[in-house]
Amino acid sequence: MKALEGVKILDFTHVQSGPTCTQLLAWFGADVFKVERPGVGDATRKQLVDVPGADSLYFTMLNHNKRSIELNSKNETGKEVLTRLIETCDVLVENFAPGALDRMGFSWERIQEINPRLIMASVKGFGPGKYEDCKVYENVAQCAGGAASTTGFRDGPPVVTGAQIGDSGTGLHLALGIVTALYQRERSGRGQKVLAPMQDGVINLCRVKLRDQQRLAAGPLEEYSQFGEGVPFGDATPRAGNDSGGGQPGRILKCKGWETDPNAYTYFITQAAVWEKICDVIGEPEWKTKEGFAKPKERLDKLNKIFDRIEQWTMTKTKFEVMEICNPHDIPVGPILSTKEIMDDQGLRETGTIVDVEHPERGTYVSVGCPVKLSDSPVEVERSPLLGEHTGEILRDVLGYTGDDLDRVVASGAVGEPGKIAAE
Ligand code: CAO
Repeated sequence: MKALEGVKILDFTHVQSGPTCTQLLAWFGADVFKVERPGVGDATRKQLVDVPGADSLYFTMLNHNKRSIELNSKNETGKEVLTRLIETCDVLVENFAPGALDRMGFSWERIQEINPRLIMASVKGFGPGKYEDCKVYENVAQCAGGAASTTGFRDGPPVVTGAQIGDSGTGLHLALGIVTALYQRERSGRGQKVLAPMQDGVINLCRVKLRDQQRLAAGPLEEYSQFGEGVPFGDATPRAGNDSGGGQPGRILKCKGWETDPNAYTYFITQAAVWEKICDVIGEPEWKTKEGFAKPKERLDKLNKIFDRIEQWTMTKTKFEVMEICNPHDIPVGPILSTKEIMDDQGLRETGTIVDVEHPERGTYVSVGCPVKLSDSPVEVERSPLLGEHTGEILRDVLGYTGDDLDRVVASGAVGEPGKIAAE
């Protein structure tokens, strides 16, 4: 049995943020019906194409374990089918531009009339306010949520991060909102609206940077390198380069081979609890007792000197050797892994975080499996659906269309090419 078995999701999502949310729910056992425009589908199917004619990795890696139904929600018969989906499902998830559902004729009020138990979950770029009507993509959210202004080096421009905190991060937030609303519905019997604005999701992930914003009032942020460099702080949290975001100073340091390998680096944290072991490992045993080095606070204005010395040592080792030497001493370090190294990692394959998936158009591709492991709800990663692959199945088995009624809906053109459905 899967955790969300029996939960039916009307998946009206596209691109990245919404699909990551419904993919997680599918992995936890929900039955996810991805509603796509006939003949077109989710725009990502044909974006960043690497195998001509096949669904892109952009699409396949975000839409596992779902069923696809083609449906024109602006056509009268299409609206009828959509109404039946709303009646049948527990959750509607959407990330259209603001107002798109209303323009289709499915306002929250109308949805509640159709099914008062339905939970309607939305990703939008911004919450209510002056930007609520704006369309938003990943990097806009990173910029508006405080990530870009706090990422990068002080003497360079703001930088966006490769981790898709605006899209996939918001998808995660939304998934939590949905399961919470499902839990509340157990007791209230009512659905509710769940909204996850991308700006808010990024702000939530930048919580520690807003912590630092307020700490500025009490003086310089001593764990930032610029403190030791004597560079004054301005009125907002600055970019911290690779400084640690917490109370234990850390840096990215060069390792053996850095001259030719762009990822021959390690993260190295000078955790106070293991300072003495660090001193021994790098060959500076006198720093254990030396004034100005022995106590954590004394070290804060010397971080450049300390990390330069540690780097002299890390540069004599590969990033994996640093890990092997430091781990037995409980010194927190981590190799900078390339995407290639991650995809080849045997351990990640054994846990199902990196998986091989078979696809009829693409052959085998590598994907990222479910990152959250439930001991009583195992996940099998299934390939993403082809466009409209399950239209007939969903109309018949989920929505109960049969005989002339089914023929009428199919002939209307609202659910894709009639020939395609008859052939199923
Ligand atoms: N049948 C008929 N019409 C459909 C349909 C279907 N099955 N599915 C979608 N449409 C229509 C929508 O109703 C909309 O029509 P209107 O403009 O007449 O209302 C139209 O397709 C386009 O939808 P959209 O505006 O959502 O899509 P877009 O490509 O123009 O914008 C995006 C994309 C992501 C910028 C926008 O959807 C958005 O801001 N979403 C919210 C924030 C978000 O999730 N962003 C992250 C995206 S991932 O980086």
